[in-house]
Amino acid sequence: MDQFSPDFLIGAATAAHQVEGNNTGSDCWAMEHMEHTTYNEPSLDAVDHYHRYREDIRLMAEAGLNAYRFSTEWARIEPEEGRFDEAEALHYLDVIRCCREYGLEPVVTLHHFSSPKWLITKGGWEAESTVEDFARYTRYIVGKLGSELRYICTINEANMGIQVAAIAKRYTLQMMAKAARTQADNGPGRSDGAVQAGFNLEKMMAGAKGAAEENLRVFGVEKAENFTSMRTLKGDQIVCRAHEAARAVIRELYPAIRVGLTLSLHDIQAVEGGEANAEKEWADEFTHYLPCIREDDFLGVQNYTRTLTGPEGTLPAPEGAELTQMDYEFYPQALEHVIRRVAADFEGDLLVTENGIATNDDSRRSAFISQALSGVHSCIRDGLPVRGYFHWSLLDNFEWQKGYSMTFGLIAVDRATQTRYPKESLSFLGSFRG
Ligand code: GCO
Repeated sequence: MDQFSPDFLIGAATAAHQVEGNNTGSDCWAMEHMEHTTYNEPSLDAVDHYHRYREDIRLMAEAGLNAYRFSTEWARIEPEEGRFDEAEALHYLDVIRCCREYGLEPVVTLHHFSSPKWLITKGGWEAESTVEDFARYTRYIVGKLGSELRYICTINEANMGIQVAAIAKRYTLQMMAKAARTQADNGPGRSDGAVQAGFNLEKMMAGAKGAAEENLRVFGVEKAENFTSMRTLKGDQIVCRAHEAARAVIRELYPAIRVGLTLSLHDIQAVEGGEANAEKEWADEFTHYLPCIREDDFLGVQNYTRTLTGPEGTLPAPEGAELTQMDYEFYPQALEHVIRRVAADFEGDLLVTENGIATNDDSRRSAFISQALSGVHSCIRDGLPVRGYFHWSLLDNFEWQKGYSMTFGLIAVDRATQTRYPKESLSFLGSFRG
């Protein structure tokens, strides 16, 4: 097996809302508890990483990992607009120090999908004021943590809202075609399989009307513009400007910190006649972000599978393909393809900030890791600037609207007792460290 050089970051990733538990001031928590919820279940205590981070970091270190990507939770740090909770900021300082104690490089993400509830009341990710609000939160939290950090991801999957909008549009067209034919030939389950995150798009579409009234009660607005809502082009620019504003703040405070954002990137492959569609999809997903990320130090690449694109758009996985719990095709080669593709246009460093598989069969996870990492090796041999690989995810956790049924973790958790059970894939991943 090929090991990486000692300075290559090899680690696991989590997001605060998915693992910490009791993120009560966030929009996700509110949505999980609504009558018109699109969540299969609420996150509740999650896997109590908020209290058990020390054990989780120790397990990573024991398995040989040398890096940990996690996120700070805006809703905890700024529970009311303009009021910061220092104890919460210091909590993350403890997590960072714990990483250092165990020899892990902390890579911090400032925003990973969940937002404070108050931000949504102000118009969320479609509101101009969010640029300023995100910059203010960045100034506060980076002011507290920055002296201990070398890497910051500002925003996770900046392109998620645009992907959700594209899939929702596809879904609507499918439903219209279905109504016309009264018989569908391509079920909607395929559509949400393509988003690279656990959302119930069917439910999101169907519940929109009933939700408006409840949104008004819960958020004070009819339409909650969460980070993972369908984004308009104007909203997309707000996300980019929020990133740029945060980057400027970080550079002002700690110029040595390496800054980037992360993008959800599919290995988009055209089948005959699908070339133009595939190009357009790639432009929406990646190329149109180039002006926003050009001055970044690195790009966080997040990939889970490939998509096949034909003349009519996205196609289902090939007949007989192995599917993961998320209904994605098992296709670890996708990572190498995506890295090569982004490296052709983006000049900074690349960090694989997410790559993984939801499965009950841990031997398939190890097989996935082995193939994905051999692709990373081949990119490095060709001189591409890949500096790290973070597997999604450290723990079986709360897969957003899909709840706890999706098992992405290198560590299983019995949520009744919160006991951790490292899987073999955890030490397998660690064995690649140089
Ligand atoms: C994502 C999210 C993760 C998901 C993961 C698996 O960035 O989409 O970062 O929160 O859990 O992608 O679907």
